[in-house]
Amino acid sequence: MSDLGKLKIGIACYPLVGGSGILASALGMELAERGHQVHFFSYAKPVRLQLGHPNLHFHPVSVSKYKLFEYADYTLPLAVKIAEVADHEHLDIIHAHYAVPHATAAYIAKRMAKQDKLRIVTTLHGTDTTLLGRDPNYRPAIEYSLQHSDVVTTVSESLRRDSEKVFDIGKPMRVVHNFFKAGKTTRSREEMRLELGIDDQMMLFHASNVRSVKRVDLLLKALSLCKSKPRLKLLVLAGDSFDEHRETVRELGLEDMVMVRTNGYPIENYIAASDLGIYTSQSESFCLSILEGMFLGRASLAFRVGGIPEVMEDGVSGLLHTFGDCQALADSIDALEADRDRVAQMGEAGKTRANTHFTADAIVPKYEAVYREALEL
Ligand code: GMT
Repeated sequence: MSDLGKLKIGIACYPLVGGSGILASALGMELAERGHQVHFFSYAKPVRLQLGHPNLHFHPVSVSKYKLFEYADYTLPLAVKIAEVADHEHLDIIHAHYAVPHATAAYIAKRMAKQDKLRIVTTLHGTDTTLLGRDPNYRPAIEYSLQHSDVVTTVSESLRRDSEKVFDIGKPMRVVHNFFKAGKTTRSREEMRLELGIDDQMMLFHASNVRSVKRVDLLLKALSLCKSKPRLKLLVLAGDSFDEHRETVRELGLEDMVMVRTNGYPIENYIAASDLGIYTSQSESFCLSILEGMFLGRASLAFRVGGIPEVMEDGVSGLLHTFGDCQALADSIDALEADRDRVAQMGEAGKTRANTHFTADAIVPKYEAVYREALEL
C-alpha cells in the first residue's frame, strides 16, 4: 500500500459477456479512476474493459495445449501469472470475481508469491454457488478456496443466504450489491427503432447469455400468450448463440415478433430504443440487465427469484410474478401495453432507485472498505 492509502489490486475475471466479468471490469475502471493501481488477469481482454487509463493494466494468461491434456488447464497458468505480477508489482489484493477457478488460482498464487501480505477477496456472482456449488466435483474445492479467501462477498442478500447454505467457510460473507454506470447513447431512439423496423409497437427487451437458467422457453411462452401480440416486438440481446431457441420461436409462430442481436453494443442504444425489460430466469443472483434498464429509465417484468426483488421493487419499478407463471406475465404485458403512462412511471421510479442505491459512488467505496478490512486481518 502506498503512503496515500492507494492500493495495488489484481482482478481475476472472465472476459466474456457475462455479469461477473462486466461488473469486474466496471469496478476495475472505477478503482483506477480513484487512484488505485489495477491489474486485470484473464485469457482475453474483458469485453467491457476500456484500457488507456495509466492506472489500468491487463495481463493476458496464455494456456499451453499439450497433447497429453485432453482438457487444457487454465487454473495453473492463471495462478503463475498472478504470483509473478504480485511479486513484481507488490500487489496488496487479489480480487477474484466468480470463484471457479479465480479464487483457487488466487490461493495458489498467494502460496507461491514471495510477498506474504497479499490478501484475497472473492466475490461470488451466482452460478458459482447455485450451479457449481451443488456439483460434487466442484463444491469441496470451491469451499476450500473460499475458506482461504480473506473476505468473501456476494452480490445480493439472496446469494449470501444461498451461499452460506452451500458452503461452510467459517466466517460471515459480506453483501456488496452490483452497480452500473450508463454510458452515453450514440444513436437516437428514433434511429434505432427505424433500423429495427419498429414504429409504435411496444418493444420488449431481454439481454442475457440465453443459457438454460435464463428460461428463454418461458419468455417465449409468455409472449405467445399475450393478447396484444400484434402491437409487440421482442428484442433479444444474446450474449451467446440463440440457435437452440429458434425452433421454439417457429413452433409458437413468433417469427415476426422476435429479433435477435448477438453483438448489441453499446447496450445503452438498444435499451433506450426499448420500452420494457423482460426476464424469466429460474435463478438470478442480482440480474445486472434489470439494473442497466433502470438506469436508462426502463422498467422490467420478471419472475420473483433470487436477488431480483433487491434490485427492483415490485409494483414500483417493475412487476414481479411467481416463477413459471407465464399467464400472469402475459397479462401484465397486455395491461402495460394498454397503459404506456404506467410503463413510463415505473421506468422513472426505477431510475431514481438506481441512482440512489446502485451507482459507482454508492458501491465502489464498499469494495474499498472490504479491501482495507482484508489488509487489516
Ligand atoms: O448468468 C449470467 O448472466 C452470467 C453470470 C456471471 O457470473 O457472469 O451472472 C451472474 O452474475 C451477475 C453479476 O453479478 C448477476 O447479475 C447475475 O444475476 C448472475 N447470474 C445468475 O445468478 C444466474
